[in-house]
Amino acid sequence: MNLLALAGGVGGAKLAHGLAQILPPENLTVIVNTGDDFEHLGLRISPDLDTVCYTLAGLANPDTGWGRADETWNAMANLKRLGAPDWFNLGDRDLATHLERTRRLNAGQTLSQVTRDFCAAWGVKHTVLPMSDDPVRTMVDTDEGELPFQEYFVHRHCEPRVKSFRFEGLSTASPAAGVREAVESADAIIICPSNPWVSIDPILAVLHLSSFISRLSVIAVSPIIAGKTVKGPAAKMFAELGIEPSALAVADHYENLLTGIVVDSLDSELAKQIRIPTLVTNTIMQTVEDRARLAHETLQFIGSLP
Ligand code: FO1
Repeated sequence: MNLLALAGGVGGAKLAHGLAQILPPENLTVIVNTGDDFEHLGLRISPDLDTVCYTLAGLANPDTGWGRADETWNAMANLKRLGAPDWFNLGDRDLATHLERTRRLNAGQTLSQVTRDFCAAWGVKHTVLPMSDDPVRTMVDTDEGELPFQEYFVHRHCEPRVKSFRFEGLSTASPAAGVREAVESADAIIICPSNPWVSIDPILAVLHLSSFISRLSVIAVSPIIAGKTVKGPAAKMFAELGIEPSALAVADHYENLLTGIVVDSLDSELAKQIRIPTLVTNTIMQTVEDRARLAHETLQFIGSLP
């Protein structure tokens, strides 16, 4: 079975890693959100791509989920001393990624080429593709005005109330090299437990999946568990947009796209209200084994669907 995983952020990276433990490289492609990308300190930063690649490579910081394990912060401390903006934490090892990506992009390489080369260097065997090689930037409209995503997320700690989202550059953005082929050869798509509003919606907006879904199974793993998220602001966003955060709200969010959904055991009662096939299991991924177990159960669930 050829599987496509859509991911962004830490939860998405964990399930992508679970899938990569089970599926051979030729059967799994991970398409990653680039709406979080931004330019900072003159560098081209792709947080979700790096989170997925570092996680698949076993290089991710186990405490934060983003950035590198065994990180040091000498450059950041010295930047701060010089008066540089210090709200976005770039570790020394991580900085090498941004420096080299910036150099390559400035030299005319595409983000997908850079990602392919970095994955090879880090020993990532599965294919990881940015959703687009063109810039798409998530803008968050809040009660304090519109903010670029990282300003909202990291600088403002997701404090402003969200009103809506806009994906700048979407109208001229195409899927990255290899994305269309990956969708065409896929038998199923797993929407990882990433933020529906700011991690998955930008990917869906670029991919235009509607023409493919008649022949594809699309399964989402809910990032909302008992009304909360393990990490990140998805539940807060649902609430601020006037929707009670729940696995049911996630199912509704993806509307006609889904063939099935995976929800946490804590939501077993709520699952009875979901009108599509639903797998109820433990979706919290605390260990590397949890990731593989959830991936395995999700694949079995897909196999059981008509
Ligand atoms: N998230 C934070 O909350 N604070 C940070 O200082 C921070 C730095 C950072 C550096 C590199 C990187 O790849 C990711 C980083 N993140 C940080 C995470 C990132 O901004 C968000 O998790 C994603 O954009 C949301 O999916």
